[in-house]
Amino acid sequence: MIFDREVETLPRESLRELQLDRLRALVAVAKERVPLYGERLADVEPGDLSSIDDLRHLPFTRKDDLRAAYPFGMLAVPRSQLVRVHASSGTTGKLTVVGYTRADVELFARVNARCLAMAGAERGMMLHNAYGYGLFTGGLGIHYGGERLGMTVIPVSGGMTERQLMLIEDFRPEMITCTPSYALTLAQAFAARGVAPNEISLRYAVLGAEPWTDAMRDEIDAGLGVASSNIFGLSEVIGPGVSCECVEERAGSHVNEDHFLAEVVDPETGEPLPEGEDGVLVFTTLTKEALPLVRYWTGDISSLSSAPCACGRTLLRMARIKGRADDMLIIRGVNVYPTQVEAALLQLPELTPNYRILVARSGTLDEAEVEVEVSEVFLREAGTESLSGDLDHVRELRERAERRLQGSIGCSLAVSLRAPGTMPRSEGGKLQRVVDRRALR
Ligand code: DLL
Repeated sequence: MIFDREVETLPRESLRELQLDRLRALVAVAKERVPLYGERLADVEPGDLSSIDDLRHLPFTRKDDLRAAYPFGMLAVPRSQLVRVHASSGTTGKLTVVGYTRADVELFARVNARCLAMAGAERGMMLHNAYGYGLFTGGLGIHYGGERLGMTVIPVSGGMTERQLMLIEDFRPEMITCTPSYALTLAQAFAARGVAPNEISLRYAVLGAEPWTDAMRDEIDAGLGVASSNIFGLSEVIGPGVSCECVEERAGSHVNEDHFLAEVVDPETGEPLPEGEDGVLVFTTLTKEALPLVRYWTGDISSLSSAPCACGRTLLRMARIKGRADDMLIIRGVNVYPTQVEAALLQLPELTPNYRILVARSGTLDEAEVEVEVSEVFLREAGTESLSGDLDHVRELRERAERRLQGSIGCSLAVSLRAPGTMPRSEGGKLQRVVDRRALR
């Protein structure tokens, strides 16, 4: 089902015209109402923008700009006009604060209704929403989207896994929304209870808020008996609802481009990159009232494609996020993203998606070790509980995993095999895949 059929299937030329009109209006409002933009856009007149490509001449906005204006200095409306505030925690210090007017909350609901529909939702279906409710945008963003679409939304929030299973078994929802790492936790908990995937009522899952791979998707789909779609978003731009995969192709997420203008730029030079090339995602909010952002530098690495899609939408698709520019490890000169490690490990059926990467520094070089749980089947077939490196089959698997990583990433990472159930699991939120010990030195 297409929620906003007309605009989601607009010919791309008409979409660009709509975007240009909205961009001009955005520049006018931002200059007038936000001191930072008053300065930075002083030389830009809305009428100077003759095509959407002129966007490339506008300055970027960065997370530090929002931090410097903490908490409400970037608002384009008086604080009293906000009906809601969300915030996201970064790795350091203060929160990034985002405000919503009544119209922004309606927009937030609408783009999430679109995303849920892209992923297979229909009016009347039941949605088990296990994203966290609170300052995090996931819970409330998806919640309003589900209601807007006409679903029955169960606001479970994250955590308390046993209760989640009970509610899913008793209420029989068709769709679940949560982080991919938590979907895996739930799948494993069902398996531990002896519930088979075809006994679980769920048919669709809408997963995001952290990087994941197609290999991880296969595990989740098999474990819960669902077709899962990737949903993307970030608090600064609105929260979830920026883009989502359609269930027809599940190959890249359609960006709600009439509201969020997407670019991919070179991380070093900031120059826009052609379709298909990896770079930093940059978003311009075209219709947001409270916190309009011009060319917001997300730090996320992806690429764009305007190839036609089986679902009929003309909205651009963005590739899975490889990682954040800040998550990129440089190991002996090679750039490595955690998702590449995940994809390589999951090519071996003896390994599971329960892994983490420990990074340390020796001298000026990053050293990384990958800890990964082996499967129950591997242990059972080996006939021993031990993962001692002295055992031939254990050493063989470890070396095979190291060769696989070397082959697909191009640098050597040490692998440590762990017993099933010993690695940290998602308790409901985002899972930290990289443990960085470099800062400790
Ligand atoms: O994570 C919003 C969200 C909620 C998205 C629920 C999807 C579902 P923040 O907490 O501000 O907002 O974190 C935003 O999370 O810049 C990416 O680095 C990462 N991220 C979000 N979705 C994905 C995804 C929410 N599908 C940051 N794949 C973003 C990879 C994602 N990374």
